[in-house]
Amino acid sequence: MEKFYITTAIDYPSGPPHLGHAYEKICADAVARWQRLKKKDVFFLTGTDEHGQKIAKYAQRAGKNPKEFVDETSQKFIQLCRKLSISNDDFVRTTEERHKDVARNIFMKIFEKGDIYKGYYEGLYCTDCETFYLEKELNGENCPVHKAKVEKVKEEGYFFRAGQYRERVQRHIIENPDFLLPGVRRNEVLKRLQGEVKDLSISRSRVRWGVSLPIDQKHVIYVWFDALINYISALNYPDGEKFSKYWPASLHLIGKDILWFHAFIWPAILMAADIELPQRMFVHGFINVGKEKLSKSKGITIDPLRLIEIYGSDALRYFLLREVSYGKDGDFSEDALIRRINSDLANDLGNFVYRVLTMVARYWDEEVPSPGNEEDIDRTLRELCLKTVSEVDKKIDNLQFSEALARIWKLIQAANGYIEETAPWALAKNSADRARLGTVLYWQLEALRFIATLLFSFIPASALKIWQQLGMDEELMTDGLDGIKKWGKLKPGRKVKRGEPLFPRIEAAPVAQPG
Ligand code: ME8
Repeated sequence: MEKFYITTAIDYPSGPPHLGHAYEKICADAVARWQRLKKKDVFFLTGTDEHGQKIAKYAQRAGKNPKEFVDETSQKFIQLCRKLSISNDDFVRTTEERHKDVARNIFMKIFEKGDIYKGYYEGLYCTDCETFYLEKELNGENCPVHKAKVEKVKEEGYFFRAGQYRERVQRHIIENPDFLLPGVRRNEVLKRLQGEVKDLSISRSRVRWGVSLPIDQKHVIYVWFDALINYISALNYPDGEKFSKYWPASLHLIGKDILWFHAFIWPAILMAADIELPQRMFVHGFINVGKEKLSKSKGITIDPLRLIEIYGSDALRYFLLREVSYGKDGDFSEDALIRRINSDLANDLGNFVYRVLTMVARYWDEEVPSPGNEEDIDRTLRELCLKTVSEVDKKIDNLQFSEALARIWKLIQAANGYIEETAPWALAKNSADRARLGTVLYWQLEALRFIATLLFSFIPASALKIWQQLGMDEELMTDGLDGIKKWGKLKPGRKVKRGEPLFPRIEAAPVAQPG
């Protein structure tokens, strides 16, 4: 079975999760679910990045020791995954021994190779980014991302000869056009790789909160060097079965602010450790609120857990996947969320489901009818169902979730149009039209089966409800995309059951506000 290993970035649990964290997990989940539907052996990893100066600072502010602090805050991220129906197979925390052992192992491997040396570093540091900046990159004295004052830092430390890997990474990106997407991010990295690339300081002595250095207990491993290793520590590198099975990763999903670490530093670390590079990384943009970037440190945050409580997980998933074009920035507003719920989910989808099942209850005693001969109008709907599956498949491969959903909505609209044109209520009036009525209802049920299956990656809880209303059994639900694509899978005589409306209309904006 073909394997598919997908990861998200691991989040800083310096406070509760924000909408950007939710977005990345939702995107990764949509891909993971789709790949499982395609019968791939999927391993989906997410987690939390729990060491470093930033976490230590937030723990201190909360009056807790860092371990106590991350034990609490990381739970919110785990809870977010559950509430969002994220189907991750593992959740890695960098404070776990299984991770720390691998971080030390990789450090030693590179050290023994001679690619780590002792020196002094000096520079301007932003704790919130856990990154050094050049003077020319700053806004006055402030970090360009968090707008907070950077610190002048000078200390003894260990350096990774990252600069030495500049050309190899550059060549890899050029020779593998799919390695780093979208193109705009690829160009950004290639441009930076044309200039000088400095070695990376990968230890800290001022910060005590981290993985201690195997060769010098006065230092801890720099949080970024530590964090990137999560992608292999969770697979039990080097000897784990999972590592040999799933590495190299098929897809890393990351946001644009951590591009350099993933597109240059991570490949350089892997090259130094003689480990294969991931196959692909796909960079997304930011979710903004009124053009401002969400950020715990700037106090602009939207609590996804609260939105889920009010609107439901599927509504939030749908909104983010439909409204934001992957790779570009997107804006969140509650009004826009409500508009999407009412027009797309309650009206288009909800009505279709409700109408079909109501008619089958009314005209066919809640049973799947036997279909008769296919007419032109039926063929058109059937062919559209099949075509939509292939189109959605291609779109998901390119992380074009919004376009994939647009295709599915085209199908829903066509299926709603089919009801209008075939007018089952008119056919029901005349017993001579009974066979035709059965065919028309059957076609609607089959279209609904296709729609629910296509939606499973995006809004899984609702798709499952539709499957259950269609009386689909386990076998049909887990049939995989190829099986599902076979028209005529619903068995005549099977009982169907109309449920509650999937998405009730929302009349006015309730209480969730930017926190
Ligand atoms: O960067 N919109 O953690 P993090 C969309 N621990 N995505 C956003 C976002 C927004 N407004 N804000 C952040 C870290 N993200 C490191 C990662 S990986 C080895 C270590 C994305 O909690 C961000 O781009 O700051 C990143 O991909 C993820 O959320 C975690 O961000």
